[in-house]
Amino acid sequence: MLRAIQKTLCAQRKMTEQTAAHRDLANAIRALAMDAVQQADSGHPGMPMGMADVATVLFQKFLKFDPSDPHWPDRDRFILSAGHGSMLLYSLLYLTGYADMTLEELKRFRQLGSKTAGHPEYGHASGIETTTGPLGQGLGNSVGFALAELSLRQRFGADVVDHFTYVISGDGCLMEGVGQEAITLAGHLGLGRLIVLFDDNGISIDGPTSLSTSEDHKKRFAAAGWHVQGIDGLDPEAVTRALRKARKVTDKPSLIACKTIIGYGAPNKQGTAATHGAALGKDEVAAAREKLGWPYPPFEIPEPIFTGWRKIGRRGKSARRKWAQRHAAMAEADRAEFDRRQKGDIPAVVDETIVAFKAKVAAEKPAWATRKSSQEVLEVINPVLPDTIGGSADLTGSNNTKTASMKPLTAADPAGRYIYYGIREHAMAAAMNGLALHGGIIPYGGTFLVFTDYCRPSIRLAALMGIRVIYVMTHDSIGLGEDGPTHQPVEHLPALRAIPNLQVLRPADAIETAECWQIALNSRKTPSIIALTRQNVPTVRHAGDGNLSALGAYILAGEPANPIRLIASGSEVQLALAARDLLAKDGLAAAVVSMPSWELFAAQADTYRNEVMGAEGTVRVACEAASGFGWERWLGTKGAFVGMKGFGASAKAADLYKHFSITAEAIAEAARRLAG
Ligand SMILES: Cc1ncc(C[n+]2csc(CCOP(=O)(O)OP(=O)(O)O)c2C)c(N)n1
Repeated sequence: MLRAIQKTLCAQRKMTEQTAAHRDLANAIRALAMDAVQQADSGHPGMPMGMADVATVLFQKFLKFDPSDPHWPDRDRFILSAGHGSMLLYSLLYLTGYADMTLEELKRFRQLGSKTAGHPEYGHASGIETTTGPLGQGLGNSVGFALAELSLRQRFGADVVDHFTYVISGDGCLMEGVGQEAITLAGHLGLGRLIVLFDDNGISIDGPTSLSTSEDHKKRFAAAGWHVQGIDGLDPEAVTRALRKARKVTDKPSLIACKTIIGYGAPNKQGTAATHGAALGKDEVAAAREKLGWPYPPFEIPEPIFTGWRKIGRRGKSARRKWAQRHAAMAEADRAEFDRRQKGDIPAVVDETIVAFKAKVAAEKPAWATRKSSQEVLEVINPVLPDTIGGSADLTGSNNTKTASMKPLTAADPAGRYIYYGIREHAMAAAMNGLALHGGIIPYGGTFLVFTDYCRPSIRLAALMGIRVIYVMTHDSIGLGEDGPTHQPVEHLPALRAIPNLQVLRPADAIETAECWQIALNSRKTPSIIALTRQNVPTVRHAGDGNLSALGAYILAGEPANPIRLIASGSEVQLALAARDLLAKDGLAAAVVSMPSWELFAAQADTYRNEVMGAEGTVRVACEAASGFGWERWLGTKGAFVGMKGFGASAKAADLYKHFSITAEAIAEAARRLAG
């Protein structure tokens, strides 16, 4: 009897100690978050304070990571989709011992040049797996991370690929449309290694979420095929139990809705939107210290608590060492392939394949639509580049993104390399970011160029992060014809060209299409849009000159000495060539410039650009079946643009080109006028 009582008392004491230890660890996050936001006088303390318990349990007991090797390929991925709570991530990185996340960096939160930007930025500090802040993006990325893990595990085996993707998401991520797309896609694909921890605090910026939503998130996730739990997110035991359970569910992604209190610990403001996005204020910070039992000065983590966190940071070391042994024990060829894919190197055979393809089409001169050319290129690339995972947002037959040997990638067949993204353009683009960020995968995916609008927030983030994602955007102008103005992109090329570090590639024929694929595959730090026609176009190029598209623009016909330049991209290059013939009849010598990429041309030396465009004062007529916005950059003082001035119309492509005066005659006429 006595022994039983003693045992119970001992267990209770242990529990109390554990609870106290946990509280200290979690409070360290809370304190750092409120101190950094207070010091910066801007930022979001509420979310880190509310989710500190959840994050502590995750890092202490579950997350597989090693700060001494932040890029260890088999680490679990932690995605802070609620990016405004960046101090949660920065605190965790500092406390667990990531070398580049110092206390100094926390003190410089949100300042110029610090690693602690307002929202986590990929590449700024190790441990930041993706850039988040635009709500819903991280959740979308996480689908790609989980898919990459699934695909690579299938290829290389669970000995070297065996990890989870954990996400912290707030109400905002779940309200966003991209969130819903991501949820249903993940549920459909049965991504069992994806676990979302929902910060269910019922607060956003305007106030209680009841102001704007009354939906039952748990039921929504369940309806999408997720495993769903609801817990008290301030109770570490409940968090532990839920995570344990979620990890056991292998055929469904998991949602753990964690009831929390935003700004937990700030006695007068917790539970209100006042803690969401502003410093708590000196008095409230002091009161929170009191309430939390945290008597230490700002940014000071007392030794035992700091040591406790660093111990958590060392937890993954032995797992990583064991992984390194298994990696070393792989068959040599497999290991070399695994390492190559992790590095993102392209095998030499890919370039050789593209060169051979160009020679073949140069001889055959097919009149393919460039979307068809793109498919033909992919037919030869995909078999020699296992890194690619293709897909389309329900336009597979139109985007020509699926090649003969590709099978669908599903939970039942993870060896597949093609993703049917469904009509979820935004989640497709967000998932592609995750696939690229994970490493080992080169994602490409298609929709109509006009629907880049539906992908744009993720495209922008791919450009900001500097990652290799390839968008196969077909039906790239009024040339798509009868579907009409809703489907005809007009302002899209200029709008995409306005995104920094995005490569917009618009090839003229099969040879340029192959070159654009070569450029995109070799651009490790730049996403690429390949804009492709629905309609057939003639082969206008000969092969054998290397990758001329990589110059951005080049003289396709004529001489640098010619006094007139006719500049065009994609399907309008053939019009420029025809206009050149018309001008020749009048005794006017014009050079045709094919310009598949502004960005690449802008990067060339002045001398080359002057040679291609002619000296200042050269007559330049540009033609593109799109808005002319921005073309003035290339036209100089004697220039004209032939293109679209408004929306398109529903008709046959040939009729539309005539109707909108995008013709060889119009180009020739503009040149004559300027030359005369
Ligand atoms: C796409 C997008 N829209 C708007 C914002 C601005 N914003 C930042 S946080 C936030 C509210 C988020 O609420 P919730 O996810 O519940 O976070 P919490 O208030 O719990 O921290 C908004 C609207 C944003 N970051 N991204």
